[in-house]
Amino acid sequence: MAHQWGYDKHNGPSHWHKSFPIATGDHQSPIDIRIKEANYDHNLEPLRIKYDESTSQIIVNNGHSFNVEFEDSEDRSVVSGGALVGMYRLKQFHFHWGNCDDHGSEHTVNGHKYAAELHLVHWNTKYSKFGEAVKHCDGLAVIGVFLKIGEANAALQTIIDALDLIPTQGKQAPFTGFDPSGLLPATLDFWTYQGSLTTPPLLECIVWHVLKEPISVSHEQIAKLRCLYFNHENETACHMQNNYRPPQPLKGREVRASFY
Ligand code: E5Z
Ligand code: ZN
Repeated sequence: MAHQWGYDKHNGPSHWHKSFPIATGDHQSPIDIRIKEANYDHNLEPLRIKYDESTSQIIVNNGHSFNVEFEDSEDRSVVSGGALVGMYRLKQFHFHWGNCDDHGSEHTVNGHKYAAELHLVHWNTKYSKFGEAVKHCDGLAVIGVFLKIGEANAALQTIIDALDLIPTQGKQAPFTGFDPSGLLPATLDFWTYQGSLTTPPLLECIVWHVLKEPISVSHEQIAKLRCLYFNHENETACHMQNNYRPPQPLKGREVRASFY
């Protein structure tokens, strides 16, 4: 790529393979989840999620999305169960969204797109650190949560109220005392499969858990995500939107469901 990767016509997902050849690999994400092709697996445990609000630290515009980042030197905000073996620590969460409310999610369900998708990113504590975990196929556990338009979400509003502080790439601000449990739906039924980071370097290191039940957020809330910018403050303004990768070939992978 002539420039950094992004979501533009000239550096978007269809170009990523030139700098990151794993883009055409066998375990890429996201995928279209075909409900009838997913196999119910009674051996899957329920997801066990325990978040400690005192681990939230900062909110960062990284020029692709914005991350809320967490203190991860101890087992304080963790997930286990599901298809996971052992314990995974929360490192960050972020969202992907579109330029209007009828698309923006990365995963799709029977071809249906949601307005946006939340990714809660955790790393396997059997590895020494995040950067080591991403080298292994069981290194990360990402929980994907679909966002649909409806009632406003109070936890998302707390995040949106901080976005004024991080309009452009490289900006960051303190973001403490936030419990991401407020971004989860009432039921934690999920589909699980083996996949990758959905952004470069597209490493095939994720045990994905995509929740069946979406959360509701308001049209106005999603619209405020689009007020962020991809660019640095001294560059030409380009609103942050359509920061999602489309579904990739399943290539024979099994998708398992925790529910009938
Ligand atoms: N969209 S996603 O949930 O699939 C996702 C989650 C995490 C990343 C990207 C996409 C991510 N990217 C950073 C690049 C990376 O973490 O993987 N870096 C690895 C080395 C490293 C210390 C990072 N070492 N920190
Ligand atoms: Zn993501």
